Amino acid sequence: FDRPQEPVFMEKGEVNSTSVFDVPDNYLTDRYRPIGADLTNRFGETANSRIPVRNITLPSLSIPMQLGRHEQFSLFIPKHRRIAGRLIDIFVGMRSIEDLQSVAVYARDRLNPYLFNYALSVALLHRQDTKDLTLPLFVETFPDKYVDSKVFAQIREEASVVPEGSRMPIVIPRDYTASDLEEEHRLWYFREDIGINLHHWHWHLVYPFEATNRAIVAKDRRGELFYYMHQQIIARYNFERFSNQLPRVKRFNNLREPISEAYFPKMDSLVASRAWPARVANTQLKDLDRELDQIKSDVADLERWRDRFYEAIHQGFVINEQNERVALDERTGIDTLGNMMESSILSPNRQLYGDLHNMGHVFISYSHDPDHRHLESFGVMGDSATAMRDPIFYRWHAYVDDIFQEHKERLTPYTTAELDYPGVQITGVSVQPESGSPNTFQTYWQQSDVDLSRGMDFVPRGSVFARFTHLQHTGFTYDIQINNASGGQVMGTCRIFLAPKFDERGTAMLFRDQRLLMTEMDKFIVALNPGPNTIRRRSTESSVTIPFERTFRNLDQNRPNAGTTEESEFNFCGCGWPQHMLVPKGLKEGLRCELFVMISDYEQDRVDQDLVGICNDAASFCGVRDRLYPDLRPMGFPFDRLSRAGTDRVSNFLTSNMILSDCTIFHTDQVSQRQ
Ligand code: CUO
Repeated sequence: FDRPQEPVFMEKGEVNSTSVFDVPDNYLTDRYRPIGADLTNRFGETANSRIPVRNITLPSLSIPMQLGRHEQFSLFIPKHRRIAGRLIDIFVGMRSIEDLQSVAVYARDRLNPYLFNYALSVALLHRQDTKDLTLPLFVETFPDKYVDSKVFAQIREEASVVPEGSRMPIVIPRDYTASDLEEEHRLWYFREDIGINLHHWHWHLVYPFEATNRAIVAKDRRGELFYYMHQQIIARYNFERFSNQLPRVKRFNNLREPISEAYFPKMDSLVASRAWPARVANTQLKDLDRELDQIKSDVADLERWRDRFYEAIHQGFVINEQNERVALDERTGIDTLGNMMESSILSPNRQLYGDLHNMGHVFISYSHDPDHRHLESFGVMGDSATAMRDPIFYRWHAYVDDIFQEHKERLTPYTTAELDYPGVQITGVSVQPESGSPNTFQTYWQQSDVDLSRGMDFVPRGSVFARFTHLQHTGFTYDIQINNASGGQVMGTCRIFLAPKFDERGTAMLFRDQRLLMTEMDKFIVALNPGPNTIRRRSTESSVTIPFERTFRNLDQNRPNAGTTEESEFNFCGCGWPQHMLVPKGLKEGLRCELFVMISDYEQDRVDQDLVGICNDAASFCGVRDRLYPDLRPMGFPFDRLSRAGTDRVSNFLTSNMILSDCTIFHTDQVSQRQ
């Protein structure tokens, strides 16, 4: 994986050592074959280990080779998807690890580095014999997708001149993509956060939507999770907008309307040696005709698919490929719609309902060069590693979510009986921060370092760190008082959400608006003894997040668990909202919000399965590897539907197993250094 553009026999090996692959001659590319022995000798001198590569009969790579070495790669483009699907099949189909290594070594020097990394990552995650291997951190392999391109020249200079150990971190400027003239730029710390973008890339790696091997795609409730994880991104984004005196994001529901938001990424692709294209203000979507990408598609196609979604939702059923009706019922309707929307191979009918979400990404990402006359590649919306940087991502996904909500709003609201937990009453809740008064959250800026050397081809060996600034919050504990009057021990699921108390005009919100801003903070199982109980839960235990060390897991190369099975869990567990973004920024003068806590009846939530030793600490957004989604209720429960008649506010929606509490998020503009 390392140094994706250097030839394979120069591969850097494990930490603090180098390895040389003993590669069969016919594996070298034409260019290197005549000098192969020299190169191996040259790099072999410093090698601590040699890895022999077995000469095998290679499967045909002709389809994967259809994508050039120095092109951009996008999963949203159908042609690229097919190519990736073929390569995943090849990697997954190899009978042994040795054979997989052989084909991977051969493929690496011949295929597009992004494609190679993606397909091999998916294969390693899904093969029984490799799923415990640790994948290198994506930002380290392809730092060009995450940071200001200016940093790279500085890194090269530092690495060439200064010996390892004395190198200074290169500081990535705090907000480099626009000036304060652009309102949307206030959200830079969210959109351009490395951890958030890594989470999003990782989520899509764990939940691919296309592969010949259906099992790779057909994970439990993956369509519903597509809906829910992205719904929560929009809820969080709107919370951040309120933290910056901005109104909720405007959904991109008129596909013919000029897009007023511009975006200039200031990033260069190291593989394609081109700048990521920008989009100027008021760009309009246009019909696409790009022969290179084999895309010929009209905006009207998107509109037609969209209309079919609304028709299906209003009728309450979809039509599958056998021309049968499949009901959009309470249990599976949202999962079906999620797979239709993305769309994945689990879509009941891709002919009819098309590929709305993915092609939306494609149309937006090519709006600057719809017919390829300028020979430009796609913008950041075309890649799941970069899409969340662009303000239009949120407008597009707000619209996608709106279609899902059209379905959710048609479901029968939960009755009190479905919500209540007889005998269980929450009597109090407070948030106790490590510093500051009760029921407050504190946020500030922090600087952390990430090692970019694995992705820096042809520079001297050794770590080179980039220092970036991100949001951070003071740790806190939820303190929850519960009375159990049932007479025996009972189990419950504690569900914690946070939402702004007022809308952008300062008005208290109706349930139907506030429910969409309900941001999941945590979800965990509790055992309640008869009588009064106190539950204390730390912010770092959140079921939504993964710790900083996991998001950036290779930061500490002397980490105590290096190479252990605990670390191997990181592959799946690289998916997870970054802990440092758990709490929205808030305001200097304080952003007023409401904390909602519910204890639901575990008998109605439980999924019987063994989770021992399984990394499941970000299960809310990412599920659990090789397991069912560990909560039987619809994702987002109890806010995934409208409220029963007569309850127009969250305050009168409450049953006695729920509680609502006022709290405030304070932000200080200070920057601190990670210790
Ligand atoms: Cu995650 Cu649109 O699905 O990017």
